[in-house]
Amino acid sequence: MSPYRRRRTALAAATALLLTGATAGTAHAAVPPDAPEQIRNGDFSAGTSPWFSYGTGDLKVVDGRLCTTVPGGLGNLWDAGIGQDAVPLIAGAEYELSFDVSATPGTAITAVLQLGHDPYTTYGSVNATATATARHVDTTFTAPADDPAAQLIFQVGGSPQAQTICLGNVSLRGGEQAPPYEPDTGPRVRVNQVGYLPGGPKNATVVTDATDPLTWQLTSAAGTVVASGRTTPRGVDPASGQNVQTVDFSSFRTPGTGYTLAVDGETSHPFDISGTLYDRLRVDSLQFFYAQRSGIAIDGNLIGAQYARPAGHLGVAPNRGDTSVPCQPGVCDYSLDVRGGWYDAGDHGKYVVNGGIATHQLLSAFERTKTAETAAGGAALGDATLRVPERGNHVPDILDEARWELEFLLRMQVPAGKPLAGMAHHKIHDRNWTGLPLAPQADPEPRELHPPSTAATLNLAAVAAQCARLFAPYDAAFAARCGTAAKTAYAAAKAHPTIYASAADGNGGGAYDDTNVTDEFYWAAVELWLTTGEKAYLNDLTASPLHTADVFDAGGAFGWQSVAMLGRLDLATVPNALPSAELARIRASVTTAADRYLATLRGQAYGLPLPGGADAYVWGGNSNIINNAVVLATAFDLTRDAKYRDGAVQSADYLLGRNALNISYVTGWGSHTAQNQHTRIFGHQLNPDLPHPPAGSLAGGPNAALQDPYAAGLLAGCQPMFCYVDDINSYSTNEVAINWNSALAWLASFLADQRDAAAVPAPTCAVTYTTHGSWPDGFNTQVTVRNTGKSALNGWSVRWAFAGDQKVQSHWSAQVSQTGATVTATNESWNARIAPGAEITFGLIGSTSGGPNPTPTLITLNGKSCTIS
Ligand code: 9MR
Ligand code: 9MR
Repeated sequence: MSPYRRRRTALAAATALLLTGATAGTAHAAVPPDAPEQIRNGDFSAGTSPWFSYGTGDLKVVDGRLCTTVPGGLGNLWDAGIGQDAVPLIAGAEYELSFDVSATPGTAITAVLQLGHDPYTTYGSVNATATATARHVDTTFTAPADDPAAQLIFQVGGSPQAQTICLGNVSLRGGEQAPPYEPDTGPRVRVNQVGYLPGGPKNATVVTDATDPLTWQLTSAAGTVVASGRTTPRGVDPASGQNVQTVDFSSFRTPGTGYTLAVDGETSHPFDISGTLYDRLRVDSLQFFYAQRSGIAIDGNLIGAQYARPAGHLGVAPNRGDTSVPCQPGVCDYSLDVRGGWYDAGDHGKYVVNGGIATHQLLSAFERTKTAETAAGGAALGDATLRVPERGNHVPDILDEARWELEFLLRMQVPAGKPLAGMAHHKIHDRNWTGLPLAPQADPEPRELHPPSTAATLNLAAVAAQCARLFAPYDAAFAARCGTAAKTAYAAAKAHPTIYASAADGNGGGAYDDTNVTDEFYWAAVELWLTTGEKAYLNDLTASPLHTADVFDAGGAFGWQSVAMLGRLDLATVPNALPSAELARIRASVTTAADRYLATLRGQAYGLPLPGGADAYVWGGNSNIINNAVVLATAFDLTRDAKYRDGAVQSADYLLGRNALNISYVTGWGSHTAQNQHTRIFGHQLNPDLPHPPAGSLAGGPNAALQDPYAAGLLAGCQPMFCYVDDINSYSTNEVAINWNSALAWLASFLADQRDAAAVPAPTCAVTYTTHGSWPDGFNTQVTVRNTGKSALNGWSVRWAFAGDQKVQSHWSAQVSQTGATVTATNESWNARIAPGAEITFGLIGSTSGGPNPTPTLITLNGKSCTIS
């Protein structure tokens, strides 16, 4: 049932609460003239925000009044509305609601103060007849309940004729001035509440008035002081506005649980020192995607009974279903089966650009196992590592999860023979915004395809190209389907290079608008070239102005609107045939950016790779911080320089508690964690029968722009790092989203791979990998491994991963096996020993269906990376 439709029953039941119910009452004496105003921007001097509407045309401010159009014949008053959320009401207090209203040609309206979600209980209401001449309406009522976030709705949908409705001077006076909000920030000593890696950086921040160094003490769970030292005064931190000092206890390396740090009479939350800290975070952050799946029943046996639910949007009433979705009126004349995929965030929309970058990050976390020493072999991301239905199918589970979205992305492509064939529809979502909470299978809204866009098309091309190379060893048919879709999409985008998603198309779902697709063109060309090796894509990527530009932004390395860095990072890491000087330049651009993020991190007293200004704290900003850490991590993978690893590791401290609010933004990870994220599915805060978001769900994080009414009302004037509230009403600071959890999953996987974060040894082997001959469906490769260390090896195992579908057919002078793309060559008994300075050689014949066959960027000897020439 529509959440708005339910109001009728609630309204009828609550008529007794109406004190005047008249079209125009007089102010009740109980509301004093100086009673506080509870409506924000009731005179519309600040534009339309935070007002919203449903079932109407766009909201516009005209001569100081908020106006919109309403179609005729909707049938019910509540079929269209204009309102504001997060209006605080106090039980027993008197309120005076007043406003001016006009309607042309004229209609009855109702103003309702109500619970903002199911069952939409009415607290007070007034009916009025609106005509072309504005009239003043005024009524008083006593609030029957406490509600810190009630909803004021003008129901305007009842007229047989279309109307133009305008509201002016909307006011609700009464109750109390909301006391200034004081978040509970716990102890003033701020640590990573999960812990620290034994060999990694260990930093904390202390909020204190003291300006001289203080003594710190690290205490074990047994109560013994195990280390102590002096703090470093840091002055006033711009991001938090706090006077702070920092603690560096990196030199303490003893693993253990339940450590605490005491400074200035305050004791931190407890934490561990361990090399296995992040193993489960890698799994939890990936498991989030299964919980967000659309079009499949969620199995409680896999992730807990409280998360079990029927399949969403398969067309079972009350769902309209994603199995045959028409376009918005006038956009196309066909319907598509766009079932599956992941729900984007707290809403039930599915958006190609955001789905694409999230999928890319999962695929990249997997691809990293082919190119990064600490991930090599990929056992931790293999089959049966996640609790997904595809577990045990001999395909790495992270690829199975990515495929759930890939299949959806492919369905969003315009079919051959239709206008704009090969392009991708930008998004599919509800016609109108729904209320919270709402299980996917209970969503009654019509679903609509929105117009194709160049951005979505190129995003699909990029991710499908990456799909083609990564799935090649596991499912050749699916890889081929991805490859074809990628090429078709890219060609369609070149034919239609400027079709942009509209910023105004944001009713019922996010707009995800973007009017610069130069970066999408670059990223897609890179992925297509890496996969196919075809010259045309190389020409396009090298001709892009972004190929030589600095693509790493200080505030956030990448997001759905800016994707050039995704191409840059893949060119830097995925094996390819760029000339070596060109490749060196590309890789240097990554380390140069990483150096900048390190400088930023060192300048921040809370130690995060994000500048301290309000403009850096944006919607979903936690993902920007993580994506900057991903650049640091990639710089480490490329260089083995521990300073970059330390930067990436330290970035996690901020997310897990070392921040002004002393909160971990990852549910279930720390002593005090976010758990009331904005999500229609996991709405425990609104309905105790529902679960909180599952462990491993990342909150969007502090957003200084306060773009939702609840945060705007509660946090006005906040210092950037304080602009967050763990409340389900605050979608602009506290939503979950697939593109945020994908960043967390990539970083968590990197962190888990660092184990103890011990010193990085210099390579003790040198490899020459020479492909002597290639023919259309095969090649001949010889590998020579030299022991450049000081001790002899007795037995060896050499490992690398092919870039695509290459398969070993025969081999000599080694035992060679292959799992997926990963090749393992072990010694024969006669060549087991490699003396210092000596070398061994082995060789193989491989098969391939074509495509590039580059020298791997990572070859390990007994798990340690070798220099490659
Ligand atoms: O709930 C929605 C959330 O998921 C989105 O991130 C957000 C911005 O696009 O808008 C939604 O919030 C709506 C809220 O649930 C009800 N009032 C209207 C809001 C949209 O304007
Ligand atoms: O993450 C998106 C953020 O960058 C935008 O500023 C914001 C407003 O357009 O929208 C965010 O994305 C939301 C989307 O519009 C609707 N689904 C929920 C997304 C996360 O809040």
